[in-house]
Amino acid sequence: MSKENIFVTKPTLPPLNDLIPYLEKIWETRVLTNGGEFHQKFEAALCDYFGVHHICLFTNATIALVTALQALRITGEVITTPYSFVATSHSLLWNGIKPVFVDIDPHSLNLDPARIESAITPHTTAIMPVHCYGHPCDVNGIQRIADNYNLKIIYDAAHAFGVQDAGGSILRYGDLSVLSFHATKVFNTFEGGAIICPDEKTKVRIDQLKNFGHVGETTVVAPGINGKMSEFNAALGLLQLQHIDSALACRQKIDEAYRLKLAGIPGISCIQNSGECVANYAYFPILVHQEYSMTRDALYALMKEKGIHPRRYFYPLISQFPMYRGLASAHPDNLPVALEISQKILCLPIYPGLEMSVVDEICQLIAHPC
Ligand code: T4K
Repeated sequence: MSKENIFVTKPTLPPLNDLIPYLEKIWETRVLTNGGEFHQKFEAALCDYFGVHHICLFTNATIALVTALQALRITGEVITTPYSFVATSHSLLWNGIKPVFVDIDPHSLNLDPARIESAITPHTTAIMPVHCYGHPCDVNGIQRIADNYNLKIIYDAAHAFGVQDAGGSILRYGDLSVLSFHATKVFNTFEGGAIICPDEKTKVRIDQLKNFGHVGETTVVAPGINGKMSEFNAALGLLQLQHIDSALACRQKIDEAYRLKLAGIPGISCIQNSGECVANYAYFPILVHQEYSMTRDALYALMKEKGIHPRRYFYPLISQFPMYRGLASAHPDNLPVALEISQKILCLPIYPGLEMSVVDEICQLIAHPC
């Protein structure tokens, strides 16, 4: 086995020397935050990269989700997936909104549109789906339901940097989409996030909300929060953008190698990428079925023993955490697919720089665990 520990991910960083001129500028101008030059340039560069018109940068995706809900004045109940990182639903609780969990599709692992309608009540105001692992949701199916019931859609697109369909970035769907630039994501600014929004008016409102609700020096128009991205994070983002395409290409090679080497192992299956989309290979999830020679958790423990640290994203389900499990929609009978997947899932290491020899060792270990 590899001599060093191998984690589920390892952040991509630009050459340190390339950062120095940016730091020099920050030291020279003493503009550290509150929408300085790098902040503005990074917003513009991201708009260009995604082919969208309006982006609001944030400190992280969680605060961005909380603010997105405020921006659209969402209240009551919101339909969402239990199969995600807990931040998705926490953003609802922070706004006093009741999450209503709906089961996922067994192939995409995203919110199943066929199950949404029966969860709608007179209190439902929005849907918050997640493009899980960067695999696009059934955006058209979800939009049809939202249109029929006059619901807003906020996509948790934390995993979806760079994912495209035939028409361009999938971030253009819904009313708002929220990205994460956390260290563990395909694109990182250490911490960071963004909201993609459809028009200038919404951008102005979100920018006010992430700045305490301030407009000018003496006016406060809303009970906002501090969600502003600093100049350091924005400068890093500008630099990271220069390397993102090669990082995605590296990830694709690792994804392809895993698929090839894991094919045919009894009891192991890979989650398929959507053939119609440009993927970002953010995660490499496999399912460990009953026919495999040991349980998912035994394989997980064995790999850790050997210095390989996969993760069980997303186990347990959000709906199983104490602050959610009392909800009627959190009952296991309501979420059989999500429950089964969460018990079988294992996300293998994937990141630029992961040696092919290590990918090979990981696959050998999975093929011959005993
Ligand atoms: N929505 C969704 C669907 C999300 O997945 C997330 C976050 C959010 C919303 C909220 O986004 P942010 O507010 O964070 O922007 C991680 C991340 O902390 C979290 O951002 C992410 N999803 C979630 C899926 O994973 P942990 O607790 O698993 O991270 P941690 O610290 O165990 O890191 C995993 C591995 O990555 C480590 O074993 C080693 C490596 N690592 C990690 C960090 C932080 C590094 O090598 N360097 C690092 O600095 O939650």
